[in-house]
Amino acid sequence: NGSSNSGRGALIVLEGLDRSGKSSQCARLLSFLQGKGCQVEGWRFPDRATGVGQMISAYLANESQFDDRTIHLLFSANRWEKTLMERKLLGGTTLIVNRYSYSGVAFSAAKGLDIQWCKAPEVGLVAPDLVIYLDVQPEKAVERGGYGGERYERIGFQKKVGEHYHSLRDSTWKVINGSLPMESVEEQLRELAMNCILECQGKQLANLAW
Ligand code: FDM
Repeated sequence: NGSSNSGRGALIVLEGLDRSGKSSQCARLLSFLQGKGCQVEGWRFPDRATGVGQMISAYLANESQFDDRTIHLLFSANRWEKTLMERKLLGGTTLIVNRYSYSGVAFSAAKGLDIQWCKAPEVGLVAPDLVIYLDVQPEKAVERGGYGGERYERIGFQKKVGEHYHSLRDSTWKVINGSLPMESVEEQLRELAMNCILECQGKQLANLAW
């Protein structure tokens, strides 16, 4: 089911702290849906392949510096430049997206930037049909092989990010306990995603309002 219907695709976003399991779970969900014959693609933000994405990548690797507001706007621009997203969804492709505007707001707000200021450049982007938050304590995330050397991978900072994520939760969010065994998380994700793909058929694409 999925390949033969003519409805639009679903925009499904995974969010969570670094090392919460997003990448593994996105990959597993993608291959599960592909196996079901679903028209589906896996995306991630930041998309480091674009010109803007390369600037972000250098910043995250501590190879370049930007003012907090400047890098915030670059992350947002990196979403705005993916104009293909709406066309893909309307063309019937479901997108499983690793991070989106919520990462943008939670990470920048954790640096002390004003939340409303952080939200503003995200207004008007395509709104997700479903946001799945993989809930993992920062202490647990570190134990999972630890953080790499990127800029935000410090426990104190991740704790603040977690608090901001919490304040962003709305009716499109589902929280999964990311500390459960991988198979259990995977099972819950599959069910949420399948339901979402079916339910969004009758719903119009919306824009982030915030
Ligand atoms: N990040 C990600 C942000 O600060 N703002 C954003 O808008 C996005 C999408 O970039 F630490 C942060 C979150 C993370 C880092 O993410 C790179 P990946 O998932 O490790 O590539």
